[in-house]
Amino acid sequence: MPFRSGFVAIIGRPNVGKSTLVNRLVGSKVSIVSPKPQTTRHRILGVRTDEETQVIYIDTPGVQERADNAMNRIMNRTARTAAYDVDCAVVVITVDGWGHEDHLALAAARASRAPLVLAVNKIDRFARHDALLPLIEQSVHEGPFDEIVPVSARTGLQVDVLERVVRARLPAHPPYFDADLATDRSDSFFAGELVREQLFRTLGAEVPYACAVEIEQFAHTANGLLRIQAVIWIEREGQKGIVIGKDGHTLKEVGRRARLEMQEIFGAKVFLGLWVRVREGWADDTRALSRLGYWEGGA
Ligand SMILES: Nc1nc2c(ncn2[C@@H]2O[C@H](COP(=O)(O)OP(=O)(O)OP(=O)(O)O)[C@@H](O)[C@H]2O)c(=O)[nH]1
Ligand SMILES: [Mg+2]
Repeated sequence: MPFRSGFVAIIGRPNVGKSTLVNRLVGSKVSIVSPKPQTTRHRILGVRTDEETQVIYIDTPGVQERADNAMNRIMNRTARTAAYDVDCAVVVITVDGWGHEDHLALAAARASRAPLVLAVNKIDRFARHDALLPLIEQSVHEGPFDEIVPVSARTGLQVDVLERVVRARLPAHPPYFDADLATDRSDSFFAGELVREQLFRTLGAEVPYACAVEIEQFAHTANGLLRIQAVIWIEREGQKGIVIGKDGHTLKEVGRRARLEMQEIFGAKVFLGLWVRVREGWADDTRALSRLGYWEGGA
């Protein structure tokens, strides 16, 4: 049997569980997850390799309607263009069914002209699986899909079925990446993401969207310590108090949780320094977006 390798785009509206699913499929955490929509801002590759196959999953920002600033326009374009030139496109919806943004996501996936698979996620929320039948039936008409696979990214239920379905659609091709590589992103990038993940999980409804994280230092010291200095950019002076919290408590907690996870993922003791700085309107400023690594040319 020739070796198979190919790219699989994971496309869906915000919050359907794309990143949770990619982490599950890859077998390690390559992309951050939070209960808030629009957590993922980049195209992130997650790679899974065995003796016969290398699957390259592409996690994407959620396809959504908001286009109110350059950041949202970039995220939308990143999601849509991620489906170009893939070998398979997986559209993710949830057991809540089809909404307007799910249809936008489907249209983006269709543009890829690759085989289309539908993953219906969060089935752990249904005690009885026959409750899913009307949604599956509706989804057949929304398609056509090559396959429809109900899954739970959170518990892992049926994720192996989805994996087999996408693997069967990959062409004979030598591996694109080294067998031990899990992602195309650097540890330094991921460190910034882990801080952002805690901001999304800790702060209230609005402020996480005004936050970006820039890593200023990522260095292994002589005594085996990993020294990470990060700046949290916010859009307005008034947001500073919210991010820092009473007596610095919020920022301390964000730092503590991010540091614990970094230690586990990087396998080293971590010193994490966090600063909060205001950069007025960074989310609509193409120069700032470029510096923060969001700008991929043209909004
Ligand atoms: N109950 C349940 N919750 C899930 C499942 N998969 C993901 N979630 C939750 O759904 C929320 C969103 O998950 P993400 O993986 O961040 O979703 P996403 O589609 O990547 O979201 P964006 O990056 O914002 O587009 C988190 O709270 C997850 O824990 C699942 O199978 N079951
Ligand atoms: Mg995500």
